Amino acid sequence: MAKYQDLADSIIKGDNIASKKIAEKLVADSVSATDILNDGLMPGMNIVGKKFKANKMYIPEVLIAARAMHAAMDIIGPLLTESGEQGKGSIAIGTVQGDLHDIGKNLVGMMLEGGGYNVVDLGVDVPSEKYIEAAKEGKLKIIGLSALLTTTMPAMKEIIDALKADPETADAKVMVGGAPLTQEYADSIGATGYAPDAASAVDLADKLMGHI
Ligand code: B12
Repeated sequence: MAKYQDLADSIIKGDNIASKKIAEKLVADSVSATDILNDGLMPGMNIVGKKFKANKMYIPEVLIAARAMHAAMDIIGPLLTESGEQGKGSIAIGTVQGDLHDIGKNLVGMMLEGGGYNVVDLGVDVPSEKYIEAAKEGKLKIIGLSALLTTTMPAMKEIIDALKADPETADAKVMVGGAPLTQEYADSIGATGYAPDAASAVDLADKLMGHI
């Protein structure tokens, strides 16, 4: 549909004013936040990823595309997080040390909130100790780790090993995600669970918590 194409184009061009306006218009036209995300924003970001890989877009342009994505996410975020369910527990989520990618992490956080969880966002470039501290605070049900770079994926294993080594945090549930990850990789580092996208992250959290 043309309206989704306009939204995708605004992400590719990095036009945060247009992406915000189009997202607002779609919301006003009663298009669901999930459709706006899946049919407009994600296809736009996928093209940015392809162009970046092919050296047709460079980091500054990708950053302004990310800014446009965030501008639209600010509009649909409250709708994604709207939910009848509340109080399933707290989940901390962060992007591992050395990694600054936060769009996927933020989406997972929004969807988890929408799924009834209280989300503690630890931010990006999060050192292992910060995850351990968060786990020790005690009220967390699950810890979510995000990594977008093959070079930062090993940090996930370090965090999981450190959690397991400490009796206070040994039974912490850890879910992992990010574009370069696979179920096999998640299994190999001893993660409790892996989900390929934000919607299945909520199903995974429910499963780990015994809600389904
Ligand atoms: C945007 C972007 C950037 C932006 C980030 C801006 C921001 N605020 O996030 C900027 C410009 C900063 C950037 C920088 C770099 N990037 Co970059 N970037 C991307 C790009 C184009 C899109 C990523 C994205 O946001 N996707 C959209 C989101 C929604 O998808 P997602 O992150 O995968 O998240 C979904 C799932 O994975 C999952 N998920 C994510 N996290 C979690 C967590 C849990 C717990 C769960 C369950 C699920 C889950 O759910 C999400 C929603 O569905 C990708 C290409 C790509 N196609 O992935 C490259 C990419 C990740 N970047 C890459 C590279 C190389 C870099 C740089 C090293 C470039 C450089 N030479 O400096 C730097 C590294 C900076 C750093 N230290 O982190 C490579 C990585 C290659 C590799 N094999 O490691 C990629 C794949 C591009 C490429 N093909 O070459 N990048």
